[in-house]
Amino acid sequence: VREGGIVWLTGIPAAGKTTTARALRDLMEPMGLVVAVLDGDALRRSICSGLGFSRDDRDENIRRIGRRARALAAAGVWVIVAAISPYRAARERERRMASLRGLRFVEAYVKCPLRVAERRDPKGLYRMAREGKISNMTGVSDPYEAPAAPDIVLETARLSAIGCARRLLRAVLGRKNHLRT
Ligand code: ADX
Repeated sequence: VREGGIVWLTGIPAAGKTTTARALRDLMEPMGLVVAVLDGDALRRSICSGLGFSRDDRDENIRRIGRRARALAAAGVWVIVAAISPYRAARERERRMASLRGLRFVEAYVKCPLRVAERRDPKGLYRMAREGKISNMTGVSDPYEAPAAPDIVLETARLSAIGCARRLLRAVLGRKNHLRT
């Protein structure tokens, strides 16, 4: 029985993807599950270094993250991906690639109004984008294509991180029941 799978968190910068990913990990590990968090921000310093924020580079970024996620999931790991992944086509490709390999895949839309994300702005990126100091900023000068049919929507402006993680956990474990193992 294969135990792993991929939980893919998508959303604009500062929506709460990393926080939700870590909170989910902290719920899953005590259940005896092996969990890995793949964070776009961190991977851009390792396997995705050198990539920028053009559409091509973001697509390549997602391909590399997806490849690593599938390898880990195939080995039985629950992989939680936290990446903006702004393009619907790239996310749908990841879902397809996972399902071709018989891997569970849960797409979670980490939803947050732009004005709330801009108020959080933990890295000051929105401000820099508004001041014209950086270009191609998702939500400001670069597109974010919200999922059309995500498996779950987590509204981080309405629900705490732990609340989001609990809902997500139910969606993740619920899928076990109607997918082949
Ligand atoms: S993705 O679009 O290719 O999926 P990813 O999630 O890996 O992006 O990386 C996003 C991180 O890069 C953000 O958390 C932010 O810290 C940083 N970043 C720097 N410049 C930008 C930009 N122009 N747009 C979005 N994120 C940026």
